Amino acid sequence: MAEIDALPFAFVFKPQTMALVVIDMQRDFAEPGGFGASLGNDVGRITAIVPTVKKLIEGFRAAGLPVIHTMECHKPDLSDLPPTKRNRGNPSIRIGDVGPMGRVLISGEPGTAILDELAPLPGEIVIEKPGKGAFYATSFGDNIRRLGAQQLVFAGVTTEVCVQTTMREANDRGYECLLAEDATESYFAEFKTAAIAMIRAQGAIVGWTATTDQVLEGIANA
Ligand code: TIU
Repeated sequence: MAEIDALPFAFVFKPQTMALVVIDMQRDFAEPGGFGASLGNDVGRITAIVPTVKKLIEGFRAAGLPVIHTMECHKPDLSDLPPTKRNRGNPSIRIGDVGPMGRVLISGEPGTAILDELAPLPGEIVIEKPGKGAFYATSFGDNIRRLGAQQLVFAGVTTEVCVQTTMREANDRGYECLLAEDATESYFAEFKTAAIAMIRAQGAIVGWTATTDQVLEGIANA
């Protein structure tokens, strides 16, 4: 057993059952003209964490541990897009509409792609998800079961939406979850702070939090 110096207390893991889940580091959330910007958000907050997410991904790869990537997106025919989701939020461009990076949040479009710096390597699992959580209507659960994962480290965006939803879903399914707090970001600084606090409150009611350096140190010492 190995440990990461985490809050609210040490995160114990076995290297052979640990995986990294990188949530939705897509152009649509990080670049002007995408889905995040269409909702009126400052996407610069997302770009700022890219070097830290890259460091975390490279640390897992160097240790031979699995990296799983998710992408929030929908089928071109919109058959997996509830009209309620499409119309929510009075966006300047809706999901499925043509924007400067192609159709917003549609599978295969340029804006839907994971940022170049964080691109999956051949062989890494990439999950396209129509919801905020990664388990809903995807093979994510089957994939992490097949890997034999028991501990999941999370990074990506946004902290209180897709990251927290997926962490809660994983926690309910018996996975021990740790959020790399400097490798996640929200469009709202106060929501990130609150999400981190509520995740680790009540004795890790949803999971643990640690910095990327703490995670990598734990892995290096395992
Ligand atoms: N809008 C927002 O904060 N997030 C999302 O819509 N999706 C994800 O968090 N990936």
